[in-house]
Amino acid sequence: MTKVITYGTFDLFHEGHYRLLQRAKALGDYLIVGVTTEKYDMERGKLNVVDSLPIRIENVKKTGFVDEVIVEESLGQKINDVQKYHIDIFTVGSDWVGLFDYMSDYCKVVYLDRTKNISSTMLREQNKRIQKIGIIGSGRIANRFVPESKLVSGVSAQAVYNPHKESAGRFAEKWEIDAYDDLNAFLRDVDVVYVASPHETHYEYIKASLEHGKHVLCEKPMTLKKARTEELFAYAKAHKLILFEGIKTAYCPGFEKLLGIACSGTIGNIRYIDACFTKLQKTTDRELSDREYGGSFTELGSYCLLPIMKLFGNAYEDVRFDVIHDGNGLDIFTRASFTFPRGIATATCGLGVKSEGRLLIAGTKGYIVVEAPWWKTTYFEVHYEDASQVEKYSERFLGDGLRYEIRDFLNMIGGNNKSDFKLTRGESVAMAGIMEKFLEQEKRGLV
Ligand code: C2G
Repeated sequence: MTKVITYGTFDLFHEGHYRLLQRAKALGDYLIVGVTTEKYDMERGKLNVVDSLPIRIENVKKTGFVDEVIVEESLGQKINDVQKYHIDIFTVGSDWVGLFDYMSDYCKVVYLDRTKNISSTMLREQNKRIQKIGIIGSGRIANRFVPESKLVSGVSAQAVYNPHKESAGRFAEKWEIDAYDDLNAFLRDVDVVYVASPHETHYEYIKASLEHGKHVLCEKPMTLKKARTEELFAYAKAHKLILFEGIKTAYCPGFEKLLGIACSGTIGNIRYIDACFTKLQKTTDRELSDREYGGSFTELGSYCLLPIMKLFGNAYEDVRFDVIHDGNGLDIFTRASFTFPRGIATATCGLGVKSEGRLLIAGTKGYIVVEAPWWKTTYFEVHYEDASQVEKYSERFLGDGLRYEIRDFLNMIGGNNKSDFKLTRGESVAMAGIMEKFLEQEKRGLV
């Protein structure tokens, strides 16, 4: 008798799960399925698991393919299970290719093709609970987005659009999703859209997506003009759609904790904020080769503006930009200096000059310091006049951190507006206004 084992969360049970179990059973005579506990899923960084363990087990059993269900509680359990149950074949979906090769010392390892399109008439009701997300753009950030989206229940990456057919094709093949070079066909086939194309294309893509009735999660900066961001938010509101700017820092648990402490009064009244983010980039990368829309401030400014807006508000009195340009006239280092009624702030970004990337929040009783990469906040310290008195805080930041914004975006689509305050529409509009002022100063003739 050939014994097969597979594992999974099997949340919001769908066609992909069904087909995986069907083919797993076909590999042998006896199929054991390990269903993860909530605690283990939390440990391995899955967010938003909706169904309880008994419901997930019930759904797995209902397929009729499974001979025995066990519970997976911890990392490292798989190797013990394979020996304990005398397993011949370990199988899992192809999203995991390579990652379970170590099991081949104990049994045969088979990766089964992931199911591209999880829609099915059989499971129509269930599918309503899963948002099929289409990705516009196929660059670095889009490549980080797909694996992160797999760690959030309730969303399934299904399609990519890029007017450059080959680029879309390569991306689709890598992530086992569908490629489109026809925007209307793409927008018809997905439920929600993630915009990860170059900055200057965001506005048109968001507009088209909203006009097709789709919720949109857009990479920062959402647009480079205040009026455009306002217009898009007004359209989304009028059509009851969610438009969400993805500045990942705003949604990560460490940054939330940091804001809570900064606002608690422990460092007194906040009077000065200094946020710096530098990332040396190759001159051939888009950020430094796109002379019209590249440069450090449009690329990194949103991160540095975020803590300033969150703590001082949107209503600055004045902003001044000091810029270092490269030979092509592109900003490789920019410092935006603000005055607010309550204090002053600097946002410093660099792609061609390296500096200590740190966030400092100074108050009348003490200061908070977060070292780089503060935009992925995991650890920060609170200091006082008495240098021996230091409070230390830490928080988890999993993977690339995009899973937190994906979770909050989904919750907002589901009608839960609890995350609204993390990045308000007013803050997004103000940031677009600052980008616009900067670009006006740079006089790069944007339309
Ligand atoms: N799957 C699939 N097609 C999809 C979605 C998922 O074939 N469109 C497969 C996955 O590759 C996995 C199984 O269905 O083999 C269960 O998927 P999940 O519930 O997402 O569980 P996962 O996080 O992949 O758990 O210990 C846990 C396991 O390592 C895998």
